[in-house]
Amino acid sequence: MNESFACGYVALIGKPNTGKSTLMNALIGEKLSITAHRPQTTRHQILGIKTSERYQCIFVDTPGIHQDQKKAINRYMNRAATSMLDDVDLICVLLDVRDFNRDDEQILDMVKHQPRVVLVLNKIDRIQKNELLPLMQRLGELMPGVDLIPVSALKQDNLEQLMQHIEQQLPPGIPHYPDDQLTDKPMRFIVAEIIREKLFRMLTQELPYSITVNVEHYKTEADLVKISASIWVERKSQKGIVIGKGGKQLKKIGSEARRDIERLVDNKVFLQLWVKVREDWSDDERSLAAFGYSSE
Ligand SMILES: Nc1nc2c(ncn2[C@@H]2O[C@H](COP(=O)(O)OP(=O)(O)OP(=O)(O)O)[C@@H](O)[C@H]2O)c(=O)[nH]1
Ligand SMILES: [Mg+2]
Repeated sequence: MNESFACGYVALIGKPNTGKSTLMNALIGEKLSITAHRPQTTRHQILGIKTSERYQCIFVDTPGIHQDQKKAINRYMNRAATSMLDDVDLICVLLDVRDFNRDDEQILDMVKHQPRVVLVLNKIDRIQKNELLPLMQRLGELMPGVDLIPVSALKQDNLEQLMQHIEQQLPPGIPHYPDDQLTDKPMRFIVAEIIREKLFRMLTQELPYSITVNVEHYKTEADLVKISASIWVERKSQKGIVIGKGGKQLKKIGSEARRDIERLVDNKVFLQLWVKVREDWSDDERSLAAFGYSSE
């Protein structure tokens, strides 16, 4: 390790659905954080660690910051999204170039006085170049002197430029994590998240927001990983919907999740899923703590 090595923390924050998790996965080159078309997919802080010969950059993916504070889980998510802002070396605020509004402005207000902020204008693949100018002008007025970097996380466009900018902001220091470690989360967590992603993508309307997943058993044998997980819903009626007619839906969720997990662990996986009910878990502090939503 040479003396000019840099190591630092970079927060990815923004409104729900702006592409924070997609960007982190693209920068790390591994799918660590789940993504979905709908908002409020990410629920916890998840570290993504990128180590090169010159630096270790520790990204913090966060839940989308939103105004809905009604339920305990929403309050938990907002805390997880903002609790580390004073401690990171750089804050990347993700904006969806097609959808800049009052909610983004509130987030910009929140970080205005932070010393190091960069605005990442994401999803440029969805607009024409000249459509970007008015937004860049507006952002220049709102955040004078702050760097703006247009990217497409999905198409991996302009990510090298973003990474160069980030590297310049990292303070000198020795690495905090071994150079082959990609995240702070254990495999059980990632597996539960993969299952939750399939539920998020397959179920309609509000149901995904009533679901959490818990991995109960995770055992690696010679040529097989045996996993058993519970899908927790809030009402009995929801249980039937998750399982589907003749168990068809649960089977599909299981086989899609299994395929992803097999790719991740590079081994055969035996995945058992159970659907269970815990009334109103998402608005109950004790249930939240039991399911791992405790203060970060
Ligand atoms: N067209 C396009 N879509 C993108 C881009 N980046 C992300 N998306 C899509 O936007 C949706 C949301 O992406 P996520 O990465 O889950 O967004 P997020 O900000 O992590 O969302 P929350 O965790 O809910 O706050 C997904 O459907 C992504 O595929 C992009 O550069 N271009
Ligand atoms: Mg996310």
